[in-house]
Parts: sequence; C-alpha cells; structure tokens
Amino acid sequence: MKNHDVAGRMADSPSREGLREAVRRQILSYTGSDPDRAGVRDVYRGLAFALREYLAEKWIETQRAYYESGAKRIYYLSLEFLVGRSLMSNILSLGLEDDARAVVESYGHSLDDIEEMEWDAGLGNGGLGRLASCFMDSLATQGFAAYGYGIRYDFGIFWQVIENGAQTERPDNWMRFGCPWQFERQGHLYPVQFGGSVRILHDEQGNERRIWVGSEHVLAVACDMLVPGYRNGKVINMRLWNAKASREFALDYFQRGDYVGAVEEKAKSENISKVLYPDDSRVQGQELRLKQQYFFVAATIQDIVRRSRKQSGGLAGMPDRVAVQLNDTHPAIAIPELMRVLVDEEELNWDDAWSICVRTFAYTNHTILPEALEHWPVETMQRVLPRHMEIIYEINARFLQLVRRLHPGDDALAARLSIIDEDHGRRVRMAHLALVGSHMVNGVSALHTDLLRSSVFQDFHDMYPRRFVNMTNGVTPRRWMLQANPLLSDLITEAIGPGWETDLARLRDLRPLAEDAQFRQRWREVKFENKKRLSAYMLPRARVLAPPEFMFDVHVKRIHEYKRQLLNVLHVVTLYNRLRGAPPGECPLPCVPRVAIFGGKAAPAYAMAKLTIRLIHAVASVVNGDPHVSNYLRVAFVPNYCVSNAEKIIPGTDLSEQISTAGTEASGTGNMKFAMNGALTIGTMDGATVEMAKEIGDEHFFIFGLHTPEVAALKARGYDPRRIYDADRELRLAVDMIANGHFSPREPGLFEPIRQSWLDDGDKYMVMADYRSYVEAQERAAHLYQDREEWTRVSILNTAGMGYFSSDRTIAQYAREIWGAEPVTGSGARKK
Ligand code: 26V
Repeated sequence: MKNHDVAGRMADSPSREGLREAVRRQILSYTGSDPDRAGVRDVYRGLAFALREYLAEKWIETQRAYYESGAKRIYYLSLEFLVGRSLMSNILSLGLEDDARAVVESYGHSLDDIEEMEWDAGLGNGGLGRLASCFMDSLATQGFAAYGYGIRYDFGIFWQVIENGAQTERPDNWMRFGCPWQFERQGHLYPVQFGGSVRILHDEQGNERRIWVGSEHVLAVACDMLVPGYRNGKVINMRLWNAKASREFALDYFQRGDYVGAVEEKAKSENISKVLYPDDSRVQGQELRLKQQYFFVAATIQDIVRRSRKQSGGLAGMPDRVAVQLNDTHPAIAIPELMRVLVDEEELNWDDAWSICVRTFAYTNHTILPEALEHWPVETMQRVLPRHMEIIYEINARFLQLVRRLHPGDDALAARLSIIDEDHGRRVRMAHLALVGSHMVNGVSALHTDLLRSSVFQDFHDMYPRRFVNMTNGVTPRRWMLQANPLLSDLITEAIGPGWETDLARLRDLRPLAEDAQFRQRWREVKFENKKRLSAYMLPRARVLAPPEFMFDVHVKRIHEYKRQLLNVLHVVTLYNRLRGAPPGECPLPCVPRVAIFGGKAAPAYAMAKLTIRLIHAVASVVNGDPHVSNYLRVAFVPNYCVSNAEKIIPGTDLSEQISTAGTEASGTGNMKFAMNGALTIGTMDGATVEMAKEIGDEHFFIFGLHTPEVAALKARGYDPRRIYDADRELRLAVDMIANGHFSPREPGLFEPIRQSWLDDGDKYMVMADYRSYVEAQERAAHLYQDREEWTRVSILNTAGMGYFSSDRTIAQYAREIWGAEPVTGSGARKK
C-alpha cells in the first residue's frame, strides 16, 4: 500500500491521463525531443514543467484568496534557503505519486532515476538555511499568507570533492540545465542604489529633508520559486532576487562611447547575486556581503511597501497587516531601510515611523558564538550606505537617551548596550540594531533562549524582558519522513492511520506498539532495507563497504570545532586500539561491529575544519586497511553532504551523533531528523537535544558530558586539559597517535595543530573533558545494540516521542506569539 495516496489526490489534481498528456506536451515544447524516444533527463524536465504549470495555476488562486481574505502577510527574510530537490516533494504535496510513477514508467524509467536528474538548490550553508525551507513548507501547509524573500545566487554552496583525503571546492553551477521550478519575472524589477552621498533639502515650510543620491545602481529582478502546501491546494512562493545591471547606468557609458567599460560595469553590478558566502563560522566583513544584504532588503522592502499600500490602513496600518521576520541579523539592515523609506520618501515623522518599524519586525537569533555575530565597520557602512549610517546613529542616540534616563550615570551599561561598538575600531553591532528595532526576539531552543536572556543579551533582557521568547525549531515531516523514508512512513500509516504527517503529535500512538514483537520485527526490517540502500549509495562515493549488519554510527553536519567531529575521531581511534590489543580475530566487549560514517563541508578558509576532514580520511585509510580490525570497525566519509544525500543517510542511521560542547549548538535540526527516523541519539545536553531527551525520556538516550553550567564553571575555575590527558591512558594513546603521525606516516607532523589546540591552546571546546564520558556512553550504546529487541523498542519510542519537533508546531507558535497571524480558511482551505 502506498501511504502517499491514502489521503487521496486533491479533488482537482490532473488525472493520470491529463498528467501523461501534459508531460508529453512539455517534452516536445521544452526539450524539443521526440517524446517517444525521450531520455531520462527529458522525462525529468517534461514532468517538472508539467507540474510547474499546475503549481502556477494553484499559486494564482492562492494569492487571490489571500488578497481577498485581507489576512495578515508574513514575510520571512533570509539570505539562505537550503531547498534541496523539489520534484518529489512537489509530487507528494500534490498527491500525484502513483500517477507520476506510472507516467514515467511508461517511458521506461523509474521515478527514482528521474529524481536523480535534479540538482539540489543549495542556496544555504546549513541549519539556518534548511530551517527556512522547512518553514516555507509548514507556512504553505498551514495556509498562512506568507512569502519567503532571499537571493537567487548563481552559485550555491560549493560542491565538495575529496582529493587525496582532503576537501577541494568546486563551483555549484546549479542552474546549468535551467531550473524548472522558477519563474523569472523580467518585468518585475526594482532599482537599488549604493554609495554616493546624502543631500539636504528644505521644503516650502522650511523642514529639512534628507535625500540619498547613490553613485551605483543595480536592478533587482524577481525570480519566484513555488512551494505547495501538503495536499491543501495552496501554493506560496519564495521571491529570490537576481541582480541585473541598470539600463540607465549602462547608457551613461555608452553615451561616452565606452562600450567595453559599459559591459565591464554591467558584469560588476551583476556580481551581487553571484555567489553564496560559504563560511557560516565567522564573519569577515566583506563589502560584497553587505551589498548582498542591502540589495535583497531594498528590493524586498519596496515589494512589501507596494503591497501594504493596497491593504487597508495604508502604511500606518502596516503592523496590523504585515509581520516581517528577520532570519538572523543578515537582513537587519531592513530596519534602517524601512525607516529611510518612511521618513525620507513617505515623509512620516520619526516617532511614527519608528513605531511602525518596531511593531513590524521580529528577529531570530541562531548563534551565540561571538565570532559569528555580525558587525560592520562604521567606515564600510558609511561608504556603502551613507544614509543608513545616519539613521543608525539616530536610532542609537534615541535608544541611549532612554538607557541613560533609566540608568543615569551608568556609562558602562550604555557602552555595552550601544549599537555602535567603540572598542573594536567602531563597528555597527547588527544584533543590537535588530534587538532595538524589533518587538520580539527569539532563540531557537529553550536552552539557547535562556542563554540569550542570561548571558549574551542580558542587559537587553533586563531592559526589555518581554521581548525575549523561545521558539524551539522543528523540521518538516513531509520531506524528512514521507519523502526520505517511504518504507517507515508506510509502516507508521498502517499502524496508526493516515494524517500524522500534518499532526505529528499523533506519533505518540506508536508507543504501545514498541511492546509488540511483530511490529518490532517489521520496524527492524525497514531499518535494514534503508541500511542496504545507504550502503549501496556509499560504496562508490565513500569507497567503503558498509555491511548493513554493522551499526551505522553517523555524524553529518558542517565541520566545525564546536560540533566536535574530533571527539568522535578520538573514540574511533580508541576502538581501533582496543581491537588491535585484542587476540587476533576477537572483538573486545561489548562487541558490536560498526561503521563510523562522517559527512560535512568545511568552510574553504577554515583550516582546522579542513584538517579534521584530512584526519578522518587518514584514520579511515589505516582502519579500513587493517584486516585485523576491519571486521569490526570501518570509517567512511560521504563526500558533499547536502540535502539530497541527507535524505539517503538519515533513514539508514542507527546512532545519531549530536556531541557539541554544551552551550554552543543553538538548536540543531539534524538531531530531530534522525530521531524521527528511528535513530538513537548519543549526545550532549545542548540545543534542542535537551528537549528531545525530555520528550522521549532520558532513559532512551545516550547522554554524556558536561552540562552548560558545568562548562562555564570549569572554565571559570581554570580548565586544565593536560591533566585529563595525563591521567587517562587510552586518551593519551589516541592523542599521541594522531599527533605523532601514526595515521599520516608520510607527513608525521600533519596533525600536530590538533594536538596543540587540545593541549597547548586550552582546548576551547572541552574535548578532553568529555572524552571519557563519551567513550562510556558509546559503550552503553554498543551494549544496547547487542540486544536487538530492546534497541528496536527504544528506536520506536524515539520516533514516537518526536511529535513536538514538527516545523508545523514551530510555525503555529510564531504565528500566535510573534506575528499575531491566523491561517486563511475558506475556499481551498486546509481540510481538517
Ligand atoms: C553566519 C554567517 C556569517 C557570515 C557569512 C555567512 C554566514 C552564514 C550563516 C551564518 C549563520 C550561522 C548561524 C547558524 O547557522 N545557526 C544554526 O541555526 C540552526 C537553525 O536555527 C540551528 O539549528 C543551529 O544549531 C545553529 O548553529
């Protein structure tokens, strides 16, 4: 039975014959190929274009209904949307799986092969961008009048290639063969300016007016990517801006007879939307990045203001009609931009404009790592956005006036709260700007929000306690269960009936089935199938044979010191040493053959992250090449971790690694995807993992390591990683082998910087401190894995406890507590 058709296709979905006809027509007209001899790529394009036509019709209907309903509009502003592939998720949302399968099979292809033709839309780095895409799915599914806004980068996150055990980056030319899901609206463009100066004019009444005259002009062209709701007939869109040279500007050059200069200038301005910044670990303050931020914000605000004008109440009524959510500080320049539009162009007075701004904007914080908090040198801001710099000064002056009124004489407090950091070469603190200019700020897990309140933004919290709220992240069960794991989804539907995919709390109905031996058997069979599929996927890519009987122990996410892939490597080396020390052919207890599977991209300039990838490969080559060991232990690195290979890796995972230093991972969302798919978690008490353990039950989790307050206390007391190293024989051995070239005999000093960071430079992420506790938790995991029935029982209980972590719940909470928005009901509304 196909789970996906249980709910039935939409009443007005195309019939199978209609779809067949549409695909044929599209193959003919778009690819110019003979439909009777269509290759797999032709069929992919034919099917995609046929679906797109249908989505477009639904989109127009939806937009009309939203317009007529007068519902509050939600604008989700994000520099990143990590979409992945769209074919299968669109098919599922439209309820057309069986029909699409039948149609492509009539061309002699399988739907799986067709799916592989699509290139990921990788317009994001990791968690933050993927969250934005999960949110789009939930916003559409719940029928909110919502829009995503971002940039259509020509090049998404780089393609990772492993050469001689090291990462190299290749450009991700994701639109090489076009992208069937986008509509470029050539006629829908807005001017955006940069640089120049501010002119001061006086009107007839003698009032001063400030007008910004830029020196550089580009056009923002809208490109819409459609997002259907899950079987509710609704379609919303992400509007992604593309930079195009402005015509007048080029004309100026042409008039001077400088043809080549004109073309060069055109290329330069179009660079703005050329490439996604691939380093999400630290800010570097490049001017082009600021231009990207302003470019997309300026176009978006024009679009929002245009639409708001048509709504009742006009611009003054904006806060009642519009909510703008800032996905981190990357779009925070929207605050001074809206002020500029309202004050300079619409001629509102400052106080009215400010009140509109604050009530319209809300800000989500996604990290507390100081190196990732954005700040722009005043000098750069002044040069690129001179009027915005003035407005930021004015916002700050008024804000500090209030601070001084509340705390007279406390200059230190004023300096700490100021939007301008005077101590590090004068910088604009974007988080402070976002906090002052929004009515709400949220963290992305309970722990993270507490840390915002109690440490990073403590002074702000003292001042505006009610501004801080928590919105624990979630992920969409449509992509991460239905689509990625059809076997498990079918089993769940059979057991608890349909409907759980839009009401995830219902997974709790699986709990009693954990006690049913027959059900456990079937659950195990599904996992085994998924492991076989993953193993086949990995063989040519990681070049490691992963027997599905082995435990699949998986650590996939961006490579970062705080995520502690190195702690995992230390454990692998420890297992290797234990195996080498055992009599030949014997396996030390608890004996569980396992494959340690890694995947993730390192920022191209992040040396320690790149070295970590080299170390994983070096250890893999020694471990996998030692026949004495490889019967019980293998190491695999899956290159180019991305959304589409996550969909294959996650369902085949037994053990999910969520081992960041407590207090550093804001939420994590991979943690949720694994547990939903029946993986058990080995993890620290960090981010949303804390809440998962609470929902599922601590006893069904392998929790280890220091908790956040302990990390802080140990650091305050004086942490001495060397003492721990000296006292622990197994740890010492593992560290020494890495440092002394056991895994890099031809370059013995290669991994010395890793030893140094642990033993000489203070071990910032407390790897030494958590090592022993981690190894013990791994032993508990191995022990449980030996008991297949018990492991399966706990696996079922993990899935059953994940109902809270649907992005549907998260979005409903944002709507209620931050946006004050309700879903649009009525025609085409969600069927309950
Ligand atoms: C920062 C930067 C810095 C400058 C250049 C480009 C760039 C791109 C992205 C970032 C954001 C880093 C913050 C981030 O991704 N946070 C992650 O957000 C997830 C969703 O809330 C959360 O689950 C992860 O724990 C958190 O690390």
